[in-house]
Amino acid sequence: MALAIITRNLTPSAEQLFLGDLNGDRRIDAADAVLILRHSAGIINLNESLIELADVDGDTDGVGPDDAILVLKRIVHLIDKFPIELPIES
Ligand SMILES: [Ca+2]
Ligand SMILES: [Ca+2]
Repeated sequence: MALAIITRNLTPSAEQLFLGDLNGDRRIDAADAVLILRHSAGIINLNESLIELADVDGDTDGVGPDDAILVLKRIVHLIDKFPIELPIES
């Protein structure tokens, strides 16, 4: 419960900075997409907090190739936000 509150209080810019950044260099680049692909292929296992950063499509189905594609799209500026960052439509 406490963790959920802390997460909600993060500023949008702080969330944006770290979502998709798996190797912790504070940049979203191809190295991060490769980590997502390696994880989804079972070559490496990301830990729980990295999985949270990697699951950028917002469907909470875990980390898969779709998440890697979104990271790549963001690198080339096809998108400027991940689906998980967009407001939920009501
Ligand atoms: Ca990175
Ligand atoms: Ca996902």
